[in-house]
Amino acid sequence: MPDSANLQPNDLRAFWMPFTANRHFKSNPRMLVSAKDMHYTTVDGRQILDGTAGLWCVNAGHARPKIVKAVQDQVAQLDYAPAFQMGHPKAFELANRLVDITPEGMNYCFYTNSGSESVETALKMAIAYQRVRGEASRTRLIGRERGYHGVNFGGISVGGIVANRKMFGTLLSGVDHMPHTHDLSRNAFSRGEPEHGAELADELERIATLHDPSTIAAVIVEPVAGSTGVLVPPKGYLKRLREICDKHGFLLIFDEVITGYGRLGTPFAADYFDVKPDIITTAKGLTSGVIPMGAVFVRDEIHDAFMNGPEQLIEFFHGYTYSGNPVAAAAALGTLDTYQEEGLLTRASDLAQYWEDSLHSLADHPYVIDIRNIGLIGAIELQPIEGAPTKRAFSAFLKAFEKGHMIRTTGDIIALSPPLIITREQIDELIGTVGEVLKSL
Ligand code: PXG
Repeated sequence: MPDSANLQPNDLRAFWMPFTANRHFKSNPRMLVSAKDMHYTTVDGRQILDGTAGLWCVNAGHARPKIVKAVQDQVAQLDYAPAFQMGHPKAFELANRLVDITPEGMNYCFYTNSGSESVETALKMAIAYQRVRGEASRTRLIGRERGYHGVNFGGISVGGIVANRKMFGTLLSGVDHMPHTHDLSRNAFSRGEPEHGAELADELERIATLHDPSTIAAVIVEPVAGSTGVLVPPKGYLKRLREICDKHGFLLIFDEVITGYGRLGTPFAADYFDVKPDIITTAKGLTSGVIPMGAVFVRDEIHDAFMNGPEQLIEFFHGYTYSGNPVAAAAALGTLDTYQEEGLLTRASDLAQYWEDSLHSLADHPYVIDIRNIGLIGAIELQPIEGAPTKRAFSAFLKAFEKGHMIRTTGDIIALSPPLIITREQIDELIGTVGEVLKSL
């Protein structure tokens, strides 16, 4: 245990915190100083049960020995190697290990450092691929309302969260959006995939007709939308999207930054829904959040289409200083070892029913207007306070933290996504606390 007294900073001014109510936080800071397995320790020595796997990333739990050791050894052995025109063994080893768990026929891996960068990479690959295969008129990108694809310009352009877009000008041109699938009037309190809404995929046909299919490069969706409050796709919806993309020659990109690496009880959501995308974007669980790293997986044909022209020429003008960074690659290898030794990539499927029953036991609690779940993800949607949207859920977040539990809120929705090592007793504890908090709102 670190000596917490020495860890409390005496001045919080200079750090402009991301996606945070800065003034509120700095007047009442919530400071974490260490973490182990399912728990954080706060600066004042309290234990906090992690109900959110950090920000949906600490899938293996905190400070897991294999990951810690892998990082420590690697930083001492090879701290950095240039990412362009040079290689180091772990980046190759990791790519091979990763493509062993990706859906069949997706045998290539491009490294990034975050989910946002994975998204930019995928969008650029999609447009460039259409061009190298002789379809240069296909430049449009189709996203979805309430989609979250990170915070860079491509990602916020295809994304559909108004607050993330409105301050930032005209964004990318040539983007359109399908409607979101959230429909409380028909689907409230669904367990798993909701019954109604597969027909919303047909909006892609309308968009295709409007712009002409020959102008569209790719469609990007989160198989399960996370950030915007856990929107589980209606039964048959993703299959229908796949069919329409096939019909018109659009690439289908699954943004699996949250769903990748076991969150649904399968390695990827593509496996869970049995729908094969052309490109998968990942980050977060790749290193269990320990070192920033992302990976984009592509179907073999996409990679192969770039591999022509003179051999000494760069095939794809894209990459990052830290693509495949040795310490990140080591962290990812340690993470994969941990996942594989402990069966974590499928563990959520064993817990899913228990998780679902536990969550839905809150259905009769005050202000609850919906509960939804899939794999080891859950959401509780609350009736907003009139004239003060988000306030009720934020107050739930603060109260849960006081009671030793980390939950996440977005709008008036509580989102839960614990590390995949959570026990049934810890699920009881987490849901029990959320129940108490709801009663105290
Ligand atoms: N795509 C998806 C689907 C995501 O969920 C990103 C891209 C961007 O990843 P980076 O690594 O650039 O942040 C994300 C990130 C939340 C929350 O509480 C969700 C994310 C990040 C932080 C908080 O819902 N998702």
